[in-house]
Amino acid sequence: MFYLKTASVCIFFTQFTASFSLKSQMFHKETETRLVGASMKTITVSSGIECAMICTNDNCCSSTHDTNLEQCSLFLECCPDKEFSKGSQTIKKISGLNPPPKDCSELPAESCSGVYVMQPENGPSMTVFCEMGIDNGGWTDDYPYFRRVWNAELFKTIHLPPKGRGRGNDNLHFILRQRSYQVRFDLEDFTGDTAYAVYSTMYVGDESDNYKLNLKGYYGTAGNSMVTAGKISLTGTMFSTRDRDNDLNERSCAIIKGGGWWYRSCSLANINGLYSEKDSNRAVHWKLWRGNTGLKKTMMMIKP
Ligand SMILES: [Ca+2]
Repeated sequence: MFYLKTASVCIFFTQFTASFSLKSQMFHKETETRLVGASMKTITVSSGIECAMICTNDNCCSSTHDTNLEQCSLFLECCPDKEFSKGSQTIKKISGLNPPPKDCSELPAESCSGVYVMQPENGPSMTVFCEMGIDNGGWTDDYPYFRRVWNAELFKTIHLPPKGRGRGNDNLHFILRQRSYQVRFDLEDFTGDTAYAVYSTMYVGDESDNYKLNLKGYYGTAGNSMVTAGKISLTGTMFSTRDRDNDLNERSCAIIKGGGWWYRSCSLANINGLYSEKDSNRAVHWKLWRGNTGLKKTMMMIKP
């Protein structure tokens, strides 16, 4: 997930989560949350396990157990909205996830958007955000982070939370090298309008290759901004950060634009720029959609 600062909402999945099985049905449990919406039925029960057992029937996909009221609410829907609720837990049916998936497209279709552990082939295991609601779901977002600094130690200090977060372009590379992927950018401005851009092929090399980009096949509503001002594709460009200038500009695009990116000289897309509502070369922007006006939210995610 390349949400910028607004995306921090997605980092707060710090509640305890666990999976368990019951009557050959797998469940995913998350504490301190409850589901909201039209529940099918509410029953008085004595434990979360009892609530899950009732949910083994075909009609129930998810449930909330409230320990204070000793109530079990059953939901037909698998992914109702949820909210923080002390003393409650949500329980959802899931298909087995063993071994861990190689990317979010391997999650069962009924999975909800959220944080999952992935195990790419011949790569490290990593925690990513899976977007299951947009464009048929299955999108892998290697977590919100900023690519402004190259230095790995500094990167870890700033960007790795206690439970271990994505390692940015390395993680992107480990997933992308498994097979052919498309990439999707979702944008939202400060008025709430949205647009998207999809590229049917994306590849990013490893660090020794300076994370060189290959990008092809644009379609969408936001315009193809993964180009230079002269409309030259960013394919073949290397990744630049404020402390690593791999661009073709006589100055540093990462400094000019306020963030790391695949720059030629420089780029009309500025996903890792500064979070600002202003019209600025350094603001997070997607030039062919809203010019240089800062955007509220951006996502960058990949799917085979
Ligand atoms: Ca330069």
